[in-house]
Formats: sequence, structure tokens, C-alpha cells
Amino acid sequence: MKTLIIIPTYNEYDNLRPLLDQISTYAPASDILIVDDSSPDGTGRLADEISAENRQVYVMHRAGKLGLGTAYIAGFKYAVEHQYDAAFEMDADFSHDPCYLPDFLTAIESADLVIGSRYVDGGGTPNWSPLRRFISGGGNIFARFMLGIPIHDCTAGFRCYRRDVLESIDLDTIESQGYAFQVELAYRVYKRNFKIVETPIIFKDRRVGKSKMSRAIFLEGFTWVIRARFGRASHEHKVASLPVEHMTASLPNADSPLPERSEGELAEFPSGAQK
Ligand SMILES: Nc1nc2c(ncn2[C@@H]2O[C@H](COP(=O)(O)OP(=O)(O)OP(=O)(O)O)[C@@H](O)[C@H]2O)c(=O)[nH]1
Ligand SMILES: [Mg+2]
Repeated sequence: MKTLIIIPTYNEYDNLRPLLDQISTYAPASDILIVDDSSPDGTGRLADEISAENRQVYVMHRAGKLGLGTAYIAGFKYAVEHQYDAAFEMDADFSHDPCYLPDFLTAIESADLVIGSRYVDGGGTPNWSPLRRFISGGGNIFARFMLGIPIHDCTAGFRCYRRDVLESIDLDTIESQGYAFQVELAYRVYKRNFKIVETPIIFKDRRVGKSKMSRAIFLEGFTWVIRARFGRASHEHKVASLPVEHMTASLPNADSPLPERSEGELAEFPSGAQK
């Protein structure tokens, strides 16, 4: 399977080279696309240097900080144009440990979307404060029940999509950026009846560099869920009206399919889930 790992970067100079080294250990056959938004710290220049040394590394430069969501959309379009079978979303800061890449590569063989989940058996956020756990875990429970999607970690940003999933989503209609971007994509994939699998990951705090997440991005996530739930998220009316006949989301280690659901019905979740 021909795979592309998309890594958006903004000021990730110190992380980039060690990250790419580790990726080539765990997923040596995958190509890598770095989408850099003119990082002031020279990440883009470093990416060009690495790309000149390594034929599997490609770089897309954008004019300024245009946001995580549009960086991924640009990467997805690249993956579709270049006929990759599957494309990953992965952060540059080591929160998404490359050691999990083989699990994703195995799972995507029989799934349409694989999500690296903190909230299934074997996953977790061991370094987080209780407050941060509450916000992330609570946000996920909120999104899951408001939208009726049987995904335990719908804000997760470590994912692998098959190309036909990306082709079926009208990428130009996605406007959200941060957590909302991840929730919106998961929602659209689910609504289209694709098979979603969650694979456990231990999420670590970024190694070096600064977070780009803000209160505004958190609020965007919250308001997007409310708007989608009550039918005011621009594109979702059309999407939500597509038939949802059967969809199985399973944990690879538990092999426990979730029940079928109909529109508006909340699903039951496997007991192994952690909140
Ligand atoms: N190209 C691009 N990349 C971005 C942008 N904002 C963030 N990123 C990258 O997206 C990834 C996730 O951003 P982070 O700042 O780590 O956000 P986070 O993981 O929610 O926050 P922390 O938990 O504090 O690390 C990192 O690889 C960033 O460099 C952006 O506007 N453009
Ligand atoms: Mg991060």
C-alpha cells in the first residue's frame, strides 16, 4: 500500500529531523509530506534540506500561518492527486509517537479510517493534569453524544485515511481548523458509512517548542458541535441526509463491533472505553 504521512509544521525546527528519523524506522516505505507555513524559525528551510537528502520527503510551502485544517486539506489533495492509497495526519511534536505507525498500517488494510485513540483500552494521556484530561475527555464525550458518533476520540489528530474516503469528502467545504476540524472529518466519514477503527495510543506532551493551540480553537470545536447538532453547520444538512445503513467501528484489540445505528440514535459503546 502506497502511503503518505502528512505533517503540518509551524516552528518545529528542533523536532523535525529526529521525527523524520523515527518515521523512517517505523514506516520506512511511507512517503512524507511536510506542509510548512513559512515558519519563522526556519523549519521550512530545514525541510527542504532533508528533502534534498531523502527522496521520500516532500515539502509544501505556504505563504503564512494559514491554520492546521487548511494544511491538512492541502496535504489530502496532494495525496489524492498523487494516487496514494492512504494518507496520515500526524503532528510534528512527538505527541504522536511514530512507534504506533505499524499498528496504523496494519489496521488500514481492513478499515477506511484509523484513529489513534487516547480513550480506548491501552490508550491514554499519562502526563496530563486532571484539568486537561477533564477538558479533552469531556469534550469528546460531549461531541460523541451530541453528534451520535460511536468514536471515543473524535478530536484525535493522529489518523490514517484511505484515499477513497478523502475523495468522497468535498474537502473545499471544510472550514474548521483545530479540534473542530478533526471532529468534522470524523463526522463526515461516519455519515458516509465508512469503516472506522480506533487503535490505542499513549499521547505524550510535545517534546520541544511551543503549542499553537488557543482558547479560540477550543471554542471553535465546541461551537462547531453545537451547530452541527442543531443543523446549522453549513455543509452538514446535506451530509446528514445520506443513508447510514451499517457501519462498524471496532477496537483492533477487542474486536468488538459497535451496534448499527440509525439517524439521531445514540450508539452504545463497548465497556472497555475510558473517558
Ligand atoms: N502548517 C501549519 N502547521 C500548524 C499550524 N498550527 C499548528 N501546526 C502544526 O500542527 C501540529 C499540532 O499543533 P500543536 O501546537 O502541537 O497543537 P496541539 O498538539 O493541539 O497542542 P499541544 O498539546 O500543546 O502540543 C504541529 O505539528 C504544529 O507545528 C498552522 O497554522 N500551519
Ligand atoms: Mg501538539
